[in-house]
Amino acid sequence: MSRLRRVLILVTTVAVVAGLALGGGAVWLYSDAKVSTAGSTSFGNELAVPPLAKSRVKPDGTRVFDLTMQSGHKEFIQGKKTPTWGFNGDYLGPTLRAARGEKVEVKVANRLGEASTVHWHGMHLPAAMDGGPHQMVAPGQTWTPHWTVDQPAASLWYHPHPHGRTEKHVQRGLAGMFLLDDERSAGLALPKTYGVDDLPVIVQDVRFDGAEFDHGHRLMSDTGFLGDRTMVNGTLDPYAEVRDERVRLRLLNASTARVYAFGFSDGREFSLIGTDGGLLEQAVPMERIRLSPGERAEIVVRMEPGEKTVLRSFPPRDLGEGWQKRFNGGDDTFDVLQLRAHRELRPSPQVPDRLGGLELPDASDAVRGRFFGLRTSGINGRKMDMARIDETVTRGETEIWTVRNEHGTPHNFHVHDVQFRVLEVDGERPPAELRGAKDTVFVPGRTTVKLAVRFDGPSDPDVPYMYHCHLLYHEDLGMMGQFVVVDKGQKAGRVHVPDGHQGH
Ligand SMILES: [Cu+2]
Repeated sequence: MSRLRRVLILVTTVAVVAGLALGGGAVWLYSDAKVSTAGSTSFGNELAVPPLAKSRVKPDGTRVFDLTMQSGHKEFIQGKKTPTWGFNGDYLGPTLRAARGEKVEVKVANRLGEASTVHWHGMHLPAAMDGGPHQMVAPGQTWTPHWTVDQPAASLWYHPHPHGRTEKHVQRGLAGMFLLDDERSAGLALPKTYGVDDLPVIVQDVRFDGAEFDHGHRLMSDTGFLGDRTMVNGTLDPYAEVRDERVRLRLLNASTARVYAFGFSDGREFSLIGTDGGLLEQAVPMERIRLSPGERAEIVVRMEPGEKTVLRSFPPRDLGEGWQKRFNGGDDTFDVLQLRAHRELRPSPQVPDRLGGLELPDASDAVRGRFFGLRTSGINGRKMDMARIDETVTRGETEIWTVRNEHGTPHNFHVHDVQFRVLEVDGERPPAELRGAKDTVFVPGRTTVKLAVRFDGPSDPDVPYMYHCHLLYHEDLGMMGQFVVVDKGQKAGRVHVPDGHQGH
């Protein structure tokens, strides 16, 4: 054999072996990326229900809550103590509850080793009370925002919002629900006994490495952290006992990157009664509801005496094709929560068909349009800058916001201070699940959504609100912008950037 021929054989052999190894690795990565806990979940733990937060009422009628951010340990898995963060406890926080028209005040104390914030997701309030990255609470300090609740009954939530570190702070356990009530919701024949036939369902995906959380991002995923199992209200393998014919589930996707498509293992229908910002005009029968990070849905499900069913997340649509879909969780299935009905169930009234009117802006009133182009690298080609005001909005004017996902990576879009109306998804009337009040909307790759938004004030030219992708890894990378609400004819002011945030 000539020397050249020997070299050629050697080179070819090396190339084939390397190719096989790479191919094998790719096949392994691909098949390892698919996760399913369907049918293999033990449901051995009774669902924890976050306690209702205690409050006191000051002489002027203000309802006062206390929230303390603290570190701790929680035994998610028997015999293993996981280091965690929580509000007033080891993991997650109590459920705050207030009625429309009430003045509220929250004393937010930080007993962590680092600064954080608490943002009231979905709440209409002054910018200085919003808890965004400009309202940092230093370790040892207390921040006391106050506002008047002035929006319909809804399932809102609270979580930290420090620029660049939100993903970590939420994953460690800082999140809780904030329920709002009003006269209309109180008068409707809906399940409404908290913790009995009206359950908060805070869904998070997690991965454990021994006793510790493993928050590492998987190779190939461009959306952020994806866990290999789910928990509800901090309970792994949860079941809930049901003693009523109908149970209301307030679903919150509190995961940092995972999109869920909730339904039931036996395919039963449920009634969708509410979205992010409150009740729909009419209950809608459905079999699946898709929620991206930060979104909520209120559903009512009917149970027969003695039966069991499982709230399951099925593979969600629109997470890309092929590899991208696989690595973004588009093939994943989770058994989320088992419902166990007692042999005897208390009768529940039928879900009313009409739930009431929406308080949302109409496209016909719009006086201006704005465009938001989404890419992981930034919104409208710019990374978040805490010193830059990106948009100046006039108080009380309806606008149409066109949000376009300009590439293939899934994103969503959250706007602070308001509930908006989704007008269109790729030029079509939105599906029923997007026809209610929304503050966060899923924007799949190369998709355009149009929103009607209106900011009713108060104005504050110096303190911005945020709009951003609520996939927290993307938000932390800089997929966020700032807007101020001004009175007609007023100009945006100068943003004061808090210590420790210069350079972001
Ligand atoms: Cu994103």
